[in-house]
Amino acid sequence: MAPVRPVPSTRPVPWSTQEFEARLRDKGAGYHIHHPFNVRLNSGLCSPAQVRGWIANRFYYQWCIPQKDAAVLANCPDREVRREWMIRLLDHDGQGDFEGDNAGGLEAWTQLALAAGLDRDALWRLDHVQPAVRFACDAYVNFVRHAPWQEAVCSSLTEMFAPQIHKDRLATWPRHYPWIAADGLSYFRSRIPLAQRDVDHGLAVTLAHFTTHEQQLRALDILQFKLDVLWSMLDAIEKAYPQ
Ligand code: AHQ
Repeated sequence: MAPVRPVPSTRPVPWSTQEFEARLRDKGAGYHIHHPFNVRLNSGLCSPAQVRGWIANRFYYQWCIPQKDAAVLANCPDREVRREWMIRLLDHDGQGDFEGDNAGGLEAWTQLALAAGLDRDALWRLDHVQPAVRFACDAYVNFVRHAPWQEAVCSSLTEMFAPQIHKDRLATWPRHYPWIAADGLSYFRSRIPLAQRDVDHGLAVTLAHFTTHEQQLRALDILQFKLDVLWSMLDAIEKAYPQ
């Protein structure tokens, strides 16, 4: 009897870890740093009304992040991952006496808003938030609430590209928007090392979990969804503040 030859697998071979990471980073081409509104914002071409509109609407994104991160914790059975992930909540909501550097990122963003001439109560009432901005941010939070926790971790990896956008703001806003007190920019300064720390963790989880080719393609789709969340926020802000 002739030997039974194994049928060669038709399953595509997964990318190596290095190739997979490179493909994730290639998605940076669609990051909102390239959105026309952001280009104008960091080139000093936005009016005070446009800058304030951006600050007030992006506040809703920051407002959503702690609840998003709490949803990751709620869905994650791995204590080691939870131990690393929970620092993100403290980064945004603050800790200890909640004063100064312990006040958290939502308060730092509020300082940015106050430095730009926005009212604290109106900011926290979310008075200025455009429907499509709310829709995009809520889509992100709802995705994280219902997706496997590893997919939620993967969706945070747009922050791979965030240090550059924060550095751009710090490098250009003082010159272009001198009417915003420099200490109002402290959120951007604080976020650069935190984003790098968070990406190191999120990328390690992602590279370890998404190992088949189908899973790797899914990870790219998840990252594209989150890029679309950020991009569509700027679409809405650009439309709401034409001048
Ligand atoms: O300030 C930002 C932040 O705290 C986070 C958390 C992270 C996530 O979990 O999705 N993403 C993110 C981002 C922040 N700032 C954005 C910006 O342009 O200032 C960038 C955004 C990101 O790249 O995902």
